Amino acid sequence: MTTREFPPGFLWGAAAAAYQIEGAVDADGRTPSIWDTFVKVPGAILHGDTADVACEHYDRMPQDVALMKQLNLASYRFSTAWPRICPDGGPVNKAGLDFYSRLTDELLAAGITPWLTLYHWDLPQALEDDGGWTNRDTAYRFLDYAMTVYDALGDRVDHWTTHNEPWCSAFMGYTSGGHAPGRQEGVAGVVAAHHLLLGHGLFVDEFRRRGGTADDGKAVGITLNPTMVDPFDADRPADVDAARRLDGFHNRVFLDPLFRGRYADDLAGDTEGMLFRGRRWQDFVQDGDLELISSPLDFLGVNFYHGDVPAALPYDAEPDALLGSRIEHSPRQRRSPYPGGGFVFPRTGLPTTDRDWEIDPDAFRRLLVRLRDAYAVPPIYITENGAMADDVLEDGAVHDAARQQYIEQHLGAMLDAMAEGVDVRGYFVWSLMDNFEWSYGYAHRFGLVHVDYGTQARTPKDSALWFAELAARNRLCQ
Ligand code: IFM
Repeated sequence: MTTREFPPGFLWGAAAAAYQIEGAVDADGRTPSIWDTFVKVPGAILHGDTADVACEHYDRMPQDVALMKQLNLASYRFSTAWPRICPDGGPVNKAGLDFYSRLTDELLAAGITPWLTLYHWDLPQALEDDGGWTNRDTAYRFLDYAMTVYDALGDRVDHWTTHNEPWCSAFMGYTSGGHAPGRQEGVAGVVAAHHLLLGHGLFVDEFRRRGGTADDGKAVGITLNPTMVDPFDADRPADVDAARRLDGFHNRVFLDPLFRGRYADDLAGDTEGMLFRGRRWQDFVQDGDLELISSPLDFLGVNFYHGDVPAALPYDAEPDALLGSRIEHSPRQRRSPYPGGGFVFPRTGLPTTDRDWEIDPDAFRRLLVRLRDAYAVPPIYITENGAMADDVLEDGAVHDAARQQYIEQHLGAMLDAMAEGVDVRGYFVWSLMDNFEWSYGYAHRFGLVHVDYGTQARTPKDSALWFAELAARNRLCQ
């Protein structure tokens, strides 16, 4: 057995998101988000699941915080729900805001650092009706909402994240349509990405104006889901080009504006002739936007699950091997989220999780090194990492050794990157508990804690007990 130490003060946590756990979708003045609408679209969600009840966290919050304490979590990453706090994207709803104020107090009383994300995909439907993230005005509505939350909780919450995985909001939401709002409008995904980034920049600017600085103990950042891209066949130029395009529309479309203040030229080339409402996506970028978007950040949140190994079409493999993923999909998830599409993800032979996401911890190490080398990013927090598994609750226990192994392997890779000088300061498991996994509904379990959706009973899995010890000892024994 080898033992590896983490730096003193390394932050251990678990993450969840409002829509995935809260339920209570009509409570205390909340109005529908794009996901409340989307779950009702036939074929949008596997098995027709909805998040109307989810984990009932809205009503069970104090017990859930007690559970976090029991698991030795030093921090809890949660998101605030825009449609609860500003229903229909309008003025503040005190009852909705109070929930997050109580949650913050409960966490602080338990000695748990609140790590707040302002946007984890639940745009008020009323704003989508006005164009959603393809409408520039949504960025300004986001700022209004975000400042409402900051004014209410800024006295107690120090760590602020603008967006979670804006790639999903933009490209799954507006290009592939596999996520809410389900629009399949090609290059609209890039327009949405720009407006998401603009909303981020507007908040960071206002946060700093109000004195949010490290000297005041305040920190602001964004969470991305960058991927490590390798061509399926490095000797096949078309695959190398597929990898470049995927990297462009997954990673660089966010990293370049955030950390270099510009969009890379190849994005324009790859979208030549593609218009959204008669305009190129670049026409939506106004003077001053990139300065705002590239305001310095205190941290970068990184969510990582697997790398990506694209091959260009046409590809002479068996058709079944060309599917992007082998797991059961909802019917709407077949379209490429990348403008122009044209590539696929054949099997690479790597081991997979129960639901077939490839396991490649070294891709995680290489990604972290790349972020440091190519973008000189601020300190990194791993804000999500974890594995879905077909867990079975038996005699009051869930023996999820594969999840523990997945996390151990990724922590090992993260420590390797840290040994190469990458500044990683914390790690949050996705997820605290099983929850509503978007288009997959309840078919995918990611939690450290098992949720029985019939009774709402919570049972810490073996991985939770192991993680609690790891967090307490601040050391990995493998
Ligand atoms: O459940 C999601 C989360 O909301 C965002 N990141 C990926 C997770 C697992 O798919």
